[in-house]
Amino acid sequence: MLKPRPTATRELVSLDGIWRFAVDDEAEAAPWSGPLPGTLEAAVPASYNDLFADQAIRDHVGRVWYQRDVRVPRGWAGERIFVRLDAATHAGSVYIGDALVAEHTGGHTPFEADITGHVEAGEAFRLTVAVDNRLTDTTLPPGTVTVAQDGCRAQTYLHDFYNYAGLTRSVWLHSAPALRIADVTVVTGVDGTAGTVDYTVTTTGDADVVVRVLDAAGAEVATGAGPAGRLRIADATLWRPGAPYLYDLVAEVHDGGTVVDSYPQPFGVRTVEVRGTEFLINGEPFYFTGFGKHEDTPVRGRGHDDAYLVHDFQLLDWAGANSFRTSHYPYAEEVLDFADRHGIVVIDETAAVGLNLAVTGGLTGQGAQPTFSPETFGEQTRAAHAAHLRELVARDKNHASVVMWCLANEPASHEPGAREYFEPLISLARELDPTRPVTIATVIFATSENDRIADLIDVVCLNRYYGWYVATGDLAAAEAYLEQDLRAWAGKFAKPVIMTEYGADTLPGAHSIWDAPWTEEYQQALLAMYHRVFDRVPEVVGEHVWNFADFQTSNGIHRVEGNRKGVFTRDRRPKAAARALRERWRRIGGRKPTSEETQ
Ligand code: BDP
Repeated sequence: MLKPRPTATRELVSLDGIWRFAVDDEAEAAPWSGPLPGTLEAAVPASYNDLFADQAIRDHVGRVWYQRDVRVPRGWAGERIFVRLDAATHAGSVYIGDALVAEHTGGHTPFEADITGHVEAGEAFRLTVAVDNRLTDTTLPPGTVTVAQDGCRAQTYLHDFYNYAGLTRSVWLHSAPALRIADVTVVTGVDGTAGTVDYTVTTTGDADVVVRVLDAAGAEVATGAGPAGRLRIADATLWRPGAPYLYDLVAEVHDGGTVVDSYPQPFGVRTVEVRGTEFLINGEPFYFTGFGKHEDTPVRGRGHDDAYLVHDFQLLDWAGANSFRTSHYPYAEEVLDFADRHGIVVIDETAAVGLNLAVTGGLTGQGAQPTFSPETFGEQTRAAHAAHLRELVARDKNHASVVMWCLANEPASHEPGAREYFEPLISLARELDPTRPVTIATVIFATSENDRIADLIDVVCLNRYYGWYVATGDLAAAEAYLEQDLRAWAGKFAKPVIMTEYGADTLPGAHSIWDAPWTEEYQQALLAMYHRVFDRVPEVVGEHVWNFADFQTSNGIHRVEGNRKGVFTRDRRPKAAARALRERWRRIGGRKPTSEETQ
């Protein structure tokens, strides 16, 4: 799905700002007709949960309503007019006046509606959006809504981060011609010193398509005609981690002598490949250093914020991080655009976090239900997962920064049914994008012996908490467990291994001379222990600390002020471990260090 951009033939109006807001106590009420009641107003983009000093709004389970008046620019007569929501978390219904024009489920991918028949150039209209935050066994992430005797709804889910919701990303009004470019796909290769560019342009009707490649200075370096083809860029400048370079593929629809539509698609020339136990970018071994992140900031919740975007990338650079994972859902497109422009490598993850009922067994003392079954996560969940994956690849396929798809975080990949559930999804990912490796972040219960899907994926990604949830406070035992575990995976599967999560909750200001969990020294010592082990195991090709920053968790989880495994606090101040990471990552610079270098 094309990101809306202003071009010579397309215009774009931001609908961000203050919207009228109301909470809906009805479970399935009729669409709101007329202006919203009450005086509440909410900021867009932002999660609504932390905006108001009202616990009932924060904990509300169900629908909320956003509304604003919008005027269509008077010059848009004769154009197609669209309203586009970058995200409505977790489901959105869009109304123009009283007419329903779009419905979408999935809180982290965009959707739009052609509203041309409902509005007039120069006239105002009322735009209303219902947003539903309910998670069920057919949403991603999944969850369960229970209704108490008094009719109050409660939401539980299988992940620790808070279920922030609302219009968390930008909303746009945009125009485009009736005969227009509907989609652009760019796949690049390297041939000697040239770059190859395989492009496909789809249009809304029969059209003469012309494409031009512009370099970063705007000079034309290749041209072509037709809806698909291969272009060559002589002496191409490659997109490299830490040294990004972007071209534009400008797709045009020509009618006689006139350009009726024009759309620039940025792209980088680079290749990605898994070969043996190496992860290669442009044919060179790449070692991932960085973090799992969250879209999480004070007050805004999961709302996209450009200031935090800029600052977080500054901190990644400061720390010597060359990459991150979009744990545990697709991030705003602005984040990936920024990663493309700044040479940061991204593992792009779906919103499939919590396909694992074993995690509910422990604390309740109850036997866990099987994760994959018709009564739990079955065909319908998988269909939702497949639909979400299609939307993710459609949105992110052209980003040079995205080097791998992560189809799920910590599913019960060791349980019966896991293979039946995941095999078709892994095949679908390869069909949608044959160019990028596929992975799954593997939970600690899944061992190299009992995991049922690791042979299907390209890179073994492991989330491990030795020294924290297992062997808490005992780093010597943790080190032995970790090394044994890593060597077992590496030995059995002979694939590259990335540690996609490791870390320790840490309270800034807590200190000890002992190995005392929660202290700044313990976080630092735990990370150093993991690094020693990584450097001893040749198949390890990356390390993503959990987490970049502290983040908000749900009330139902046993945490103090959220998850404190951040290397930075929620307001982005460094804990002691940050400087140690900086020292290591800046020294190794995207290359696997040897064991001797660690000592
Ligand atoms: C892992 C999850 C991650 C949690 C982390 C933790 O993948 O989302 O935040 O544990 O407990 O299992 O800190």
